[in-house]
Amino acid sequence: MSKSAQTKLPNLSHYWVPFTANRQFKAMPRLFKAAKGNYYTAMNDRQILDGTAGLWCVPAGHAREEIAEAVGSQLLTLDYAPAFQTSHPLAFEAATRLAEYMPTGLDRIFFTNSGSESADTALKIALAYHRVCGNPLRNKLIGRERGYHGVNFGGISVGGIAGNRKAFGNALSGIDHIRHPLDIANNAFTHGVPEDGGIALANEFEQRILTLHDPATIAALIVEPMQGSAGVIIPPKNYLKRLREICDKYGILLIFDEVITGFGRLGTKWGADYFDVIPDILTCAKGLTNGVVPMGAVAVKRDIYDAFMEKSAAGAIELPHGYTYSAIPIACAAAITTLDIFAAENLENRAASLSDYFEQAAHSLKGLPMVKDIRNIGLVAGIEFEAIVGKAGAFAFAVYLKCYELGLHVRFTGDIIAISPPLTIEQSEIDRIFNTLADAIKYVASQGEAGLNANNYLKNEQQWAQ
Ligand code: PXG
Repeated sequence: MSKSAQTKLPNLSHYWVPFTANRQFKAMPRLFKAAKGNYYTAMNDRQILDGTAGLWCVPAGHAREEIAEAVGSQLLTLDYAPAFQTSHPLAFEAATRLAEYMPTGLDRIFFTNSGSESADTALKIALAYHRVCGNPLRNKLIGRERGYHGVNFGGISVGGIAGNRKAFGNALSGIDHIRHPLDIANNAFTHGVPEDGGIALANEFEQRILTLHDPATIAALIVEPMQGSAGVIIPPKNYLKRLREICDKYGILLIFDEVITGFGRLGTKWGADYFDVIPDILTCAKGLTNGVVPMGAVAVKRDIYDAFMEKSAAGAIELPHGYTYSAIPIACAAAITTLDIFAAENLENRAASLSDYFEQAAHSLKGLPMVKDIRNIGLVAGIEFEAIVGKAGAFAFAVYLKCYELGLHVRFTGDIIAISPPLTIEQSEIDRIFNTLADAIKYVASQGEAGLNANNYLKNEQQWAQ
């Protein structure tokens, strides 16, 4: 590579990179300077195939001109309007459009700026709903092991990833968790949704609330229809349906966190559509603006909104909650344009029609060294590796680095690689993703101990960093 192809690295000292080993990262910085379609451009002008749609947030592909134009012209038309006590037309239009995109009945929309804020907003709405309905003692929240609901205190409290919780004290009280549905012993290498075990697993929720709590003290259960961050955990058939029945039986609100499963990722608009289960509250973010402007949303059933309107004192603020940047004009412009793109390009159907091909390609990795399980749904795949004692996550991290060297961006979490390309991906690019991944797995496995040493990868990046 010629020196001239390199763009000068910025000063790396000041920026504290989120969810990243900063010392390690700054020793081999992986910076993108441009993106278009399904590709990133790295600092040395290398094209890197985006196997993860950013962080699951760019379903329509990068640098969509329609969105850029809508956001740019909105900035020069109305840059900001105070979000409390005043508003602007696009906020209502965005809410109307999103309500139309939601599963039936979820047509009252609260805007936030992220998935984390959506999760905390949903939990607060659930608590406040029971209070406004005269049931203030219904105030416990139930999450799930390995659940991810963002990084705010509500989200990490109901979340179930120890690594995201342990450094931050006790978080909220009045929380419990149900089991996660991953069962590698019985379901390894299942294509799509596992057939068995769903009802029994969901019944444990009922058992837990009956045994340990009074169900009348539970405000809400929050789950991701498919657990993304913790490594692509796909619930067995009928599991979510049974959770819905139990919630109905006991008057518990069911919240679906669809930050990852929304906007076509499973080949349907929502996970709710895929699993044919409608929650009381649904949270989203990411794909809502195709990842370009921070925005999240919480959709609630009309009954829930109406309860606040009917039961709050006249003139009172029914929900004392909101953000300076709730429904800012550029986010609304981006969301409306993203929904236009979904409608025009039928991206959910595109994902659905590619999902069989994607499934075959993902499962072609079976039999490679270290591969312990492969899971897939829609345009999502998780490849789980055998754990190496004392070196948790090292193999997946090395595979991630090798893929990056080979021109492919993947995500790693623990011993798992997650693939979730833009829904605009082509079949030939799906081939490339899994062929590259296969090459990377074989390479890392062939190197023994040295293969696990991150310093043996990305020599160019290491050189730039010096
Ligand atoms: N809920 C769910 C289900 C999520 O997946 C959040 C909430 C939080 O969203 P914000 O916008 O606050 O980050 C998420 C975010 C990964 C990965 O690679 C996943 C997320 C974020 C970053 C990386 O698995 N999920």
